[in-house]
Amino acid sequence: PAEDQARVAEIKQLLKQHNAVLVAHYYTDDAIQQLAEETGGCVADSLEMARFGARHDATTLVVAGVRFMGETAKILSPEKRVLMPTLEATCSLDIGCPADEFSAFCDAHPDRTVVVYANTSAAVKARADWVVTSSIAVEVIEHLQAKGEKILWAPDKHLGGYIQKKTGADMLMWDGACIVHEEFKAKGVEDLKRLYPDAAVLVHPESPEPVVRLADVAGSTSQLINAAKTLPNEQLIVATDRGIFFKMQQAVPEKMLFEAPTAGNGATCRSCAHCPWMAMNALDNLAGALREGSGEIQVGSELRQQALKPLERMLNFNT
Ligand code: CIZ
Ligand code: SF4
Repeated sequence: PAEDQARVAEIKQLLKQHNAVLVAHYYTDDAIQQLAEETGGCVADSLEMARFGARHDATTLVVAGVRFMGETAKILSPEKRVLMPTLEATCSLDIGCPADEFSAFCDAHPDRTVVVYANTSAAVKARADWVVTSSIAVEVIEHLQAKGEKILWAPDKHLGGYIQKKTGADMLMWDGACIVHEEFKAKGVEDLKRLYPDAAVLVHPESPEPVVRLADVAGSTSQLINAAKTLPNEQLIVATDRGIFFKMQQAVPEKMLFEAPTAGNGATCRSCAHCPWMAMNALDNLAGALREGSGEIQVGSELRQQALKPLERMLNFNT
């Protein structure tokens, strides 16, 4: 629509004017991902978003995603201004893991190495020994297990269970879940697979175990896009936020992509394969943030110092 085109033109001009770059997550709307591509920004998973923002020489990062991604950008680049289209965009994993309760849980298990998923607040990261994203979670836990360490894992129980099964590590688990991935149903995937027997099943391990069990490839968003390219299958059933289809279809234009079913038996779901918080990022509030300098992320310096340590461990791991 003409309105969107005008917004896009305005945002392009504002990005230049403010020496800003757009860092967008795979789960944001197509229009935002496209804009990030067209303006020399990035579309990525949370690990690559963090790396890209820290390395880029822009003085303002506009992070289109959810709150923890903006916080991570600020922690890694305190000298940069970090803006988000809205500060309301959070994550059920972050909400389900309040820092005070989490800290008490850690205090009760002082013998365990604390590993938290990136989808957490700065205050929770500050309490952790390690931060990981789903791209490198398995490798980090394997590394710690080889040193004989026992793990306290938070907050995603499905991802934690997947890693535990893969590595055999001793992991004490926080009880958190992603409201988007939790809705995928094994029965729905099996039904779809009967219709398309040659399809490969790609699953993000934030999904429930019965769905992960059906996966030909389980992995992070980047790993799933990669699998879409390398697998010979012409049809792919994908269990992760449908925002990923923008980049995945670009990577394999000739293949057929199917959303994994979220509801068996006509039941309704809360999120239907699209994160309600990612969806809060729009062209309008993105333009507004740049125009008005609104949605700025602040992280206090003491908190920043503490959260930086486990984040740097992640970024320096294996690189
Ligand atoms: O589910 C999410 O929020 C994911 C996959 C984040 C990320 O990029 O690691
Ligand atoms: Fe959080 Fe799930 Fe949304 Fe990712 S998709 S931001 S894990 S609620």
